[in-house]
Amino acid sequence: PLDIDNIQADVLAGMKKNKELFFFFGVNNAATFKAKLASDILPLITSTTEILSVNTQPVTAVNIAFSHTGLVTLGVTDDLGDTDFVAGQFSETSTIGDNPSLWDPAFAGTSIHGVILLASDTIANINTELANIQSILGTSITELHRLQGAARPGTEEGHEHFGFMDGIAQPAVNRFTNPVLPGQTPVDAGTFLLGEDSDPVTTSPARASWAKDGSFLVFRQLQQLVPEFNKFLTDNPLDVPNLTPAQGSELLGARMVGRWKSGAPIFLSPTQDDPVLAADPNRNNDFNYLIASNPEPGTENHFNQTNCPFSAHIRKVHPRGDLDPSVENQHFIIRSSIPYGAEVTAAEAAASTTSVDRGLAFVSYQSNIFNGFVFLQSVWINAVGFPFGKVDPTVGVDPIIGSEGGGPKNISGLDPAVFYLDQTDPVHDVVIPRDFVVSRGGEYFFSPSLSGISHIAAA
Ligand code: N7H
Repeated sequence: PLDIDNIQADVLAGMKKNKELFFFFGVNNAATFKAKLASDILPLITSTTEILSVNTQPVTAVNIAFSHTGLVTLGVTDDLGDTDFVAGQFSETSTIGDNPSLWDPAFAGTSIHGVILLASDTIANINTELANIQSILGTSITELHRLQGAARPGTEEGHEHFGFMDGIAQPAVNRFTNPVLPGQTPVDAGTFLLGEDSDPVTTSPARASWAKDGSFLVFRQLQQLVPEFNKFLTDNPLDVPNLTPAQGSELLGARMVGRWKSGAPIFLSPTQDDPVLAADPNRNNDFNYLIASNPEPGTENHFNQTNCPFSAHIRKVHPRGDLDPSVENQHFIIRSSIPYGAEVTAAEAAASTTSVDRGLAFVSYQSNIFNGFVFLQSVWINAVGFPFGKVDPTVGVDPIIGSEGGGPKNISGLDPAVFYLDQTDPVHDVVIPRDFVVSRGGEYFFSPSLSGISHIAAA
């Protein structure tokens, strides 16, 4: 098995708490910071082993990760073998399709040196632990930004702000995930952890040896315009026989995501939600787009998107069977995101306009930032031709998170009616007038192993 005593909790297992704070800081005094890191912060860091058992979970779990400029500031100049990490996220806005003028100023540049992740059942617990950490580190750091994440209340727990169940599909990590659920792809640990089996970076630039069992953490503050998204669905119900307009709107949302709000995959339940399927971990992930289905067995892959549009969010980011597995399997990420911001107010709903900031504090882990986040965002999500080789060569960008500069985007395959009528004429796009997910920026971090943290402190 993997050395899970040494791997930070969030990487493979997630923090498993309903509240999580992201505290971004700059280092003012490297010597003091490193001394405190070794003596007082490292003992607070939660390992994977600790988070996995309720008996050993701390009241507030703590993880830490560093940006490239953070490591340099601390005197760590070893090569980690990742050019995106060295460049920083702000320098890649055009590659990943972000508008830098919409970024929070805290992320615009390379001044963030690190992030502390604090997770607990209550915000009060988090604030207590943060106060403790701030008093330990004193003036050796400055707060640059913070984002308070929280699971949504009541029956919306586990759902992101548009209303869809999140956190369902994750790759299975060899030598860690047990049991492997039906539909989960087993992936070697080196896809996520540096220096483990099948780590794609083996030759020059080589990884520094102390970086083994660390992982690159991609953070993104993704604002969601929920009342605007809801109005778009209400105004554009799919016109499908036997569905009311409200059901047509619900179907449009489900086809944009690829799952119903419950989490049931539309590929397996294409015309109506199936909460029983959604709640069954042995079935809710057990599908791929190669499996023949109606109306023409064997044609689902390239010609038929009756059950699931080629453009659906979960198909764009994980094209199960649309590509050769040897290609597909290089681009898995482990997601550890949490919603931020309050519920939609009555006034916002009435005006169909966002006035309170809310969205997703997106976190992904990968051993190579290009293969993971950057590839997904630039080669799949924002590429109108992906998945390639389909009957429609312009599938469109991802209708949930894809962007063509913020303005309207033409998405094909969302309306199933056109395929009932004439499968040779896929040119029946739904026009999405604007982005409902707006990036407010982010940064690339390295989440070291616990021994890696000791190495950094001693540098
Ligand atoms: Fe996505 N959403 O609510 O629509 N995502 N995502 N995501 N996402 C997934 O399977 C969502 C974002 C992936 O293996 C589900 O857990 C929203 C980024 C991947 O089947 C839902 C935002 C990236 C998967 C959402 C957002 C990804 C996935 C289904 C932003 C990568 C697994 C639930 C605000 C760059 C796919 C689940 C698979 C699933 C939503 C962002 C990637 C409901 C609202 C930026 C790999």
